[in-house]
Amino acid sequence: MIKGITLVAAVASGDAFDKLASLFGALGFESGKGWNDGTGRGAAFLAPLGNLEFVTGREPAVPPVLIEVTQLDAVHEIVRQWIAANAPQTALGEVAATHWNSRLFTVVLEPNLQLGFWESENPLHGKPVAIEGDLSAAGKKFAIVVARWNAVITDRLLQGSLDALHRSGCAQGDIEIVRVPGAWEVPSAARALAETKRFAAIITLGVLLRGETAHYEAIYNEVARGIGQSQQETGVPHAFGVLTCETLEQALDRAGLKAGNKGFEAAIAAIEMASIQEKIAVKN
Ligand code: DLZ
Repeated sequence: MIKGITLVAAVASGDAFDKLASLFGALGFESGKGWNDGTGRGAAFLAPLGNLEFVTGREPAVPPVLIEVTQLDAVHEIVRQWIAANAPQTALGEVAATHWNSRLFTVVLEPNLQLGFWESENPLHGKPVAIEGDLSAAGKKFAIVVARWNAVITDRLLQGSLDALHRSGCAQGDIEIVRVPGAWEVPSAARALAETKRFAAIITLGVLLRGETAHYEAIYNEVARGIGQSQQETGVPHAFGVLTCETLEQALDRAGLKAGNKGFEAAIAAIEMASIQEKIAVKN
């Protein structure tokens, strides 16, 4: 249930507050979510296991030791039982809403030892910091390799991919479309495009129908392997939008009828992976 610990420190003047913030920034602390509400300011600094917060302008409204938890009411009950059994004089506050989108209760163990337990209303609050991709395709170039075989479906996949790219801000001129005869040819075209290093990601589209494709398994395995190998060896993300279906009807469902549009989904994955690659490169 315990998620983290926050230490809140009062700082006597705005001047000292600014100096501390500057020093902590210079030391390489990652900045957390600061605040400024007219009565005071807060600057948070993140560490993997804790958070030291300076406050200036007014007394902090919370105890100096804050423990972030999940299931605040259950924690409150555990503390209540602990107090009853171990320290009946201890003051236990009720769970109450704060003005910062959280709920909190306090425990005064001794006059100068007050703890606050709190839970954010945002379930994602306190999640480990992770690199995550944005869904913005603006300013990035994408290539789409699309098989002509089963064009009635691959055309819909292509429309789905274009829709996703345009809606994510990609300019028409930043999209290159390469049409190949069938799924078998998709990996080599994807590889040629990836090797130019002109594209943030490659989107591969095709449809293999089990009932109508001789050596279906062998072709499918080779197409998947080739696309994966191109991705790994070039370092350019490749989104996999090659459908493998039992029937034409099933394929149509996945190309915009009943089960979403896998071309759209592949493009979104490509956009996200392009962003992740960019962020990883910047970090290194
Ligand atoms: C030959 C063939 C067959 C039987 N089935 C499919 C299919 O279901 N989907 C597809 O994209 N392509 C198919 N092809 C064509 C091959 O992928 C390839 O284009 C040809 O064998 C020429 O190399």
